[in-house]
Amino acid sequence: MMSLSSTQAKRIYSMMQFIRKTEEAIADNYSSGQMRCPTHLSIGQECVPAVLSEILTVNDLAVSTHRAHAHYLAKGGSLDAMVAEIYGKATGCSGGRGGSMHLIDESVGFMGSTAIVGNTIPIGVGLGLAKKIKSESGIAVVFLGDGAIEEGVFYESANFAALKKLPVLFVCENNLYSVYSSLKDRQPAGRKIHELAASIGLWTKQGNGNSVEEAYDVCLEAYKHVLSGLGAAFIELDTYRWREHCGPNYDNDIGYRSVAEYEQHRANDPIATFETQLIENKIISQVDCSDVVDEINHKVAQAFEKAKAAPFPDERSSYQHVYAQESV
Ligand SMILES: Cc1ncc(C[n+]2csc(CCOP(=O)(O)OP(=O)(O)O)c2C)c(N)n1
Ligand SMILES: [Mg+2]
Repeated sequence: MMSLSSTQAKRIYSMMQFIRKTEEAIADNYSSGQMRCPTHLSIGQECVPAVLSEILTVNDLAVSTHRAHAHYLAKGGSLDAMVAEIYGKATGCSGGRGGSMHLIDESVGFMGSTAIVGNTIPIGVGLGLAKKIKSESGIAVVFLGDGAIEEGVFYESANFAALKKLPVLFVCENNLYSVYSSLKDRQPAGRKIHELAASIGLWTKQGNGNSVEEAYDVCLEAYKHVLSGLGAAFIELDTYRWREHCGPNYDNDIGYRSVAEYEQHRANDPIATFETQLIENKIISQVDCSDVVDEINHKVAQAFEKAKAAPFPDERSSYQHVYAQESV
């Protein structure tokens, strides 16, 4: 089956389920009011991060956006530290100060995510530049959405990465929306994001970001291109967010997208599609799938228990890690 071994296929399936079950647990627990930060869920968009988890190594670095849980987990970021961060606890990956949008786990090369759209794009390019200057192995991955293409900093960063042939891979998850604005209301009709990136001088490829098979091939080809020193690359992968832009609920009733459109994309569930494929090819059984999910749910439940029981940061530490402060 495809270019993946059975072991790789199983790992990608498990990663997709891991991301979804973690985010479903966030959604289920959110209404209790203990998570005091906004959360942007990637439910429905698990395929691209999961596929990249199979390709990237510890030598590779990654930065992400406001919708960062999936990227952080796929890079190997600590689940316990992420859940604790969302609960604002001292054991969180940003010490409880950042919340859902400020994830970091340097031990696995996940170098950060921020709330400002486009903000991490130049950071990722800088990480690539540093790798090149120091002749370090590995690449820098910049996760970005279709909305980030509308930020000026994307053009400066992409130009520099292309010009200097930096080991940078831009991974654009095109989910058709920036908050409540459809792509067709924001970018000229007929202009393709990957073609725009190609015109800047980046090596590009586009694919179905809900198909493991296709996304894997696109990501692997781009990864090999960048790793071999041929220069920066940009891949555009089509996907769709199921839940509201920010928060645990569904928002198909508020009118910015139709229920029919949602249902159509909902039917392309990357996990269900891949699961069926794996079962049909006898790579995994239905029982194996249930076992994988049970094990993940157990691990996720434990992370939530630990996060809820953890202490809040010491109040006196609130002046640490700030740019400016009054003398006290
Ligand atoms: C500079 C800046 N402008 C606007 C916002 C408000 N904002 C937060 S998320 C978002 C949507 C970005 O869309 P996209 O990059 O496609 O990511 P998606 O939410 O679809 O994953 C916007 C406009 C922001 N956080 N920062
Ligand atoms: Mg988007």
